[in-house]
Amino acid sequence: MNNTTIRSDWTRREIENIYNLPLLDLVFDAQGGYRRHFGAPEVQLCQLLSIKTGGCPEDCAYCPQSAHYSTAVKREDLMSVSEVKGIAEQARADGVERFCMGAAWREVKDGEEFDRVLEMVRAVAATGMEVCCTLGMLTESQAQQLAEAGLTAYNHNLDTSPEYYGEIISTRNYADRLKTLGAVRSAGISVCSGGIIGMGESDGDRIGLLHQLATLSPHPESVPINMLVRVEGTPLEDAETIDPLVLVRMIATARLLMPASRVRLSAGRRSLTREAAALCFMAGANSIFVGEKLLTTPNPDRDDDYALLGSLGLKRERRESKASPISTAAVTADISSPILKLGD
Ligand code: SAM
Ligand code: DTB
Ligand code: SF4
Repeated sequence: MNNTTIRSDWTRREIENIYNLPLLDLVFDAQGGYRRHFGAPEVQLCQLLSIKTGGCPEDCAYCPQSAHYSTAVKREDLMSVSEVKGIAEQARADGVERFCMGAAWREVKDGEEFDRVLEMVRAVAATGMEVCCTLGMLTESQAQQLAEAGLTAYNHNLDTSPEYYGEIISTRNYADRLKTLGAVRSAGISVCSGGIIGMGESDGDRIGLLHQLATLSPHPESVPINMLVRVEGTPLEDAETIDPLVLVRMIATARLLMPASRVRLSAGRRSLTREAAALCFMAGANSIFVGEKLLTTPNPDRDDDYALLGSLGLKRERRESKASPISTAAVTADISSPILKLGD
């Protein structure tokens, strides 16, 4: 397979054929594709911060922050700019390259809170990290203001296939999501969009999600693949455990369909063994979230993550400029660098 061509005209059948390849063939092709586009494997370290937590009016069945469910998440108002700035500066010192702020909002509303978020974006951009936000639905004018404040990327996930979407969320539809992605794209902000596996969806739904993402033109620059974190009190608390090899298959297929995009091994890493995580990197994942928490749920220990990357000989990606998430200006640092506080 020639992975040097970037295509947005994938058919569902073509994607199905790739997804269903024997796993080792799939991973082998994906790793080859990765190396043709990116060269030696490197991993971008990102960190999440929930700047406004809980009480969300949406009913996303996976989400502990929805006001529709009774979970252990405590509601918290929008953080102050100075608090966010302090956390971002520490993340930068810990070797993080991209900082993503999430708010449990259905949509962004103009006013003091949005102005505060714009200030947060300026403060994080000043650290030299890429800045991402995930704030729910967005208008074109809000996207424009975020771009002017220095936002690198906006995360808004399609989550699953259009066919399965209604089983998971009833308070907004697929077209709303695509509209927000359009507003982000028009403002010149890079697009981060992916989904979740392990919500009871079929292989066909996973293929359907990949089809939606891979036929966006241009592709999202960043594609997070999350494995459901089952949270008590949500409708999906008892969802059946998904085989981590499905995650590997999903990542490898995404890598082949969208060869220049960053594929992010996102939520759910706490339920992966080191070996399964290694296979995800083999499959072409080139980013992880580090730090004690994702938004509200626990993430692997930072030192364990740095030790894992060290033991795999995987370098963290560093860039001179935060201008483009897939710039060739990426430079490589030795993962054993003391500034990363790596284990042995
Ligand atoms: N409210 C905004 C929105 O939905 O766009 C931003 C925050 S929302 C928590 C960001 C993404 O996190 C969701 O789109 C979903 O893909 C992911 N997510 C939320 N809860 C999750 C869970 N329990 N397991 C895995 N991913 C989850
Ligand atoms: C994404 O796709 N995954 C991240 C990020 N984008 C915002 C969020 C994962 C959230 C997991 C559940 C939680 O911690 O609340
Ligand atoms: Fe709200 Fe986002 Fe959670 Fe859905 S995923 S309930 S929109 S915070």
